[in-house]
Amino acid sequence: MLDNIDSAMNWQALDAAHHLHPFTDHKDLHERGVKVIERAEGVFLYDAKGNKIMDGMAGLWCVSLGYSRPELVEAAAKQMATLPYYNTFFKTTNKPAVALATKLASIAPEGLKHVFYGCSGSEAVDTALRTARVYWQTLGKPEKKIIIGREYGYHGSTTLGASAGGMVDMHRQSGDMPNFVHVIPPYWYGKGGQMSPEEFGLYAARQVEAKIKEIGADKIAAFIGEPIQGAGGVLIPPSTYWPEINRICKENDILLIADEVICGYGRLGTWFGSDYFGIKPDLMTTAKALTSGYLPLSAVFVHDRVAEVLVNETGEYYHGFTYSGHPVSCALALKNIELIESEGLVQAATQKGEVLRAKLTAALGDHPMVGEIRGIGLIGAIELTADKRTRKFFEKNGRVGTICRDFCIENGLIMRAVRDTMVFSPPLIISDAEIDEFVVLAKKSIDQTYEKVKDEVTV
Ligand code: PXG
Repeated sequence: MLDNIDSAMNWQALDAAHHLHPFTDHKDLHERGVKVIERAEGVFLYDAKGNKIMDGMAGLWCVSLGYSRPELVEAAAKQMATLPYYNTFFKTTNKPAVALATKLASIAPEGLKHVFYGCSGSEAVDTALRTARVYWQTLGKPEKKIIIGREYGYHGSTTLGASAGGMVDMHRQSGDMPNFVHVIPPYWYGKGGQMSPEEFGLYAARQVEAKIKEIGADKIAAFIGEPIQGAGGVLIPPSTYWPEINRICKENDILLIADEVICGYGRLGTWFGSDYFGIKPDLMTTAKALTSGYLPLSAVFVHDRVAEVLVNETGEYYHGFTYSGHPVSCALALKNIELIESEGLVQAATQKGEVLRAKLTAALGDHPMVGEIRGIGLIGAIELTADKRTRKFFEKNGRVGTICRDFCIENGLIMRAVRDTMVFSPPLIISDAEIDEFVVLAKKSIDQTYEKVKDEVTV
């Protein structure tokens, strides 16, 4: 079948006829025609029409080692030939699952020594939220079940994850379970007004405290937050934010869940975002770069203080997935982590990120439509603005970002537009020459966008 459908047009037509895509307006997709991605290598994708496209997003924030690494393929193939599958439900385990858990415990922030496996970030979040509630039930406090999340937070697309996240369109389409509340994100550029970033960091954290006072700590199970909000626009909290959140959660006896699905495994120049910001999580969700996206796998890290209750007091925890601890995914993940370590990619993320931001700032810092260039390690954002001095947003939120994203694709670069914020997270293996190319393509696309919308920009 695969060999018989040869032209890009046929693939497009069949995709339109039979394939429903995630987060997609299908009518719009069918009018434009879907892009068929055929192969990929390093930081580049190749589509069926022969276009070469630089992937400035590492897939969906996940392909840290870049595409088509033979070591990862070999690790998976070897495990596939030995034990392609067995479950971990019925008092059984497999060596890759154990070896990976041991390795993860060795790189985890202090105290996070147990992991629970799933296939996706969404399953990891679902697991963390349920675990938080089971923890309080076990301790005789079943009424502690409310979860505090944040606007613009993204915690996946299961119903619990969508409810914990702060994406209003997802809430509207049945992602709004009871017992979830939301507070403002630490998004200084967009919401900080006249406050300094440090003042605003404290202000945003104290909104969590105010919410706890309003509801009562005796009803709240956990606070969940991404160290840096990725899908929400790479919102980097001011340095005052996370220490204050640590204090608030501790003082109010509320579990702290760090959703590290994007930040985990080196992207910020530390193994985890919690290391970078000094977050003290009770539960930590990870996925994506755990396998560089080559196979589905997630791991929820559980702190000793929670694990002790689960292991010694809960009895049976009625939770798990057919593929929890999948041996092939775990074998590949182990190789992936070993390569990230042996190639020094965690440290490299800091250094390459600094180079990338310095070059972006040299090329675009004075641009009338660029309000801010921010980033940590190899995750970052460029704020497009209608007025650089006042940090004013464009009238119809998201329109200018979409124009810019489309120019990027035309020019052979993938950057995501979140509202009018251009975000990037290239593979950690990106070379110096590729960083230069990224900057040239980003500048070209932003210049072209400016030509189109400059009547709306105050200079
Ligand atoms: N938590 C966070 C912080 C995420 O970023 C998930 C959970 C859910 O992971 P799964 O594997 O279930 O998708 C994510 C996923 C985007 C985009 O366009 C971001 C994600 C997924 C798809 C698209 O920015 N993040």
